[in-house]
Amino acid sequence: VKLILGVLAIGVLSVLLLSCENEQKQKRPNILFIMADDHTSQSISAYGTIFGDIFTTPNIDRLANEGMIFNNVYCTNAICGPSRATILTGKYSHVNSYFKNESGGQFNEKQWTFIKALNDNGYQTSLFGKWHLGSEPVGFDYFKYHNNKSQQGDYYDPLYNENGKNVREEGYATTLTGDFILNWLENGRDKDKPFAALLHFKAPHRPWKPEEKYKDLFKGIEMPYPDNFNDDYKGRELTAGDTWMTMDYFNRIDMKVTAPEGLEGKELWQWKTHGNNPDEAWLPEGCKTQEEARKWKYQRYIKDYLACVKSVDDNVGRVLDYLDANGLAENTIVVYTGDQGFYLGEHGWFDKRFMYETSSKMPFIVRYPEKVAAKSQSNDIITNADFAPTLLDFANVDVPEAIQGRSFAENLQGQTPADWRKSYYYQYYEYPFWHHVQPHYGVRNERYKLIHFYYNMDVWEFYDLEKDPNEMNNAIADPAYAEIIKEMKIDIVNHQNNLCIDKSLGVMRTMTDAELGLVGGH
Ligand code: SGN
Ligand code: CA
Repeated sequence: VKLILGVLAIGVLSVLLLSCENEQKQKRPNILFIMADDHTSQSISAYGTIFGDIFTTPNIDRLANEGMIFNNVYCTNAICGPSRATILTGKYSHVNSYFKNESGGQFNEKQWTFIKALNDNGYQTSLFGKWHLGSEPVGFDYFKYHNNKSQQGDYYDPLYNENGKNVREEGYATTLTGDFILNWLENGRDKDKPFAALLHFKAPHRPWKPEEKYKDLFKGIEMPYPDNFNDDYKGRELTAGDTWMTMDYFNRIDMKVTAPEGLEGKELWQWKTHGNNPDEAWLPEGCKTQEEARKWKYQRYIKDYLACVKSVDDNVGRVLDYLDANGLAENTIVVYTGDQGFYLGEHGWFDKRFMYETSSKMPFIVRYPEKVAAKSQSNDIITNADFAPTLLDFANVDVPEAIQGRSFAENLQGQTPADWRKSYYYQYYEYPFWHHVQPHYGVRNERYKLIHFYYNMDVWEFYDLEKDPNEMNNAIADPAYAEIIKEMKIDIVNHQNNLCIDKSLGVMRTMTDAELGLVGGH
């Protein structure tokens, strides 16, 4: 009898334990990671924009109202593929090996990613929209990604790869991507398991084609210009002053005007130049001077860009409504971000790449009602390498040691750890295409930024962000900052050592002791 009772007791206990474990697993949060390509915080009303009531993002703002908005989340290499690779792996470009966006480049899909880890630990995983890593996605139960034009895709009637098969869909990419995820949430997934979905909109990437219904959204309005639209690049002639991303570099496809003679109907890559050589910069109809042309181009650009964002915002709204209607809002971590920042006319530019604030800063908003306070804010310095460990932390999945990022789960709950980082390291490699931005590395701390442009030049820049938030005044030679600069050079080396940057890779030049201020008369 004792034996029978004993066996029974063990049986009951294990059933109890099992159901407890199941409950634990059931309780694990869903993850909805929304990322829009090139979507920058100057076009999200929750961050404050120069557009006032002319343009708002009510649905993205809703996430900020109900969650935490971040003011200092940085991309460690501000360009598409590398940012995505860092987000997936929690590692810098030189470790995950995806430095550049080069067409034909391929992400090493054999390596660890947080999606694989979630999938291995019972999560239903999916990807919708832009992948852009050259490889086929691994670790997803379901995927449907843009699969033409080096995986950049099209705005209209896009070609997708759906679980390994190419399909062309009719319609507008942003709305289709919204349809795909709604369909998967409702019919595609195993509802007994938690989900982790990557919703990666192609918009608002170049060539900024708005949805039909938003084509005339800003008709007759003169959009405001950013303060430093007319930057003269003084003190930054070789770096900011020598790019291919000023208004002059918009081509006719970007501006939706007729192609140059003989090239009608051809794809952009078949045109003579991708942008326009500014010496040959074309004048839009009605413009008499290059000055007028720059403003005309900005107007067309900003209107199309914001119209593209409008569709993204609408589709974020559709998905949030679905979560509400299905009782999923409380237990779902919703992240909203862009793969880097982007210039909306600041410094006279479009595109990204620089370590300057506008391009290295990512919009980042998290809603997770169970753990994150509504209307909260964070100024902590966080990087895109930190996303993976944070999401795993909330999902109760082990974070491998090789991860370079750090979980900010506590920061999200309003408790910044005492030893949280005070600065972060950045490095950009792709040159000269597409936009002729010199390779550079640097550190940014709570107030200052030090950058070294190193590849075929040796130029240092230093900014006091409190006094000069727009980074117009390169204060590298200002004796008032000499001591700080010296300390920050040492900080660069410390970061490089911690991050295992192998200087023999030839991706960067080693600083001499003299440059570091460790010897000589500095
Ligand atoms: C394309 C664009 C560039 C852009 C890169 C990278 N040219 O090459 O302007 O910088 O993508 O963008 S285009 O005229 O072909 O659109 S990224 O978001 O993929 O990094
Ligand atoms: Ca991008």
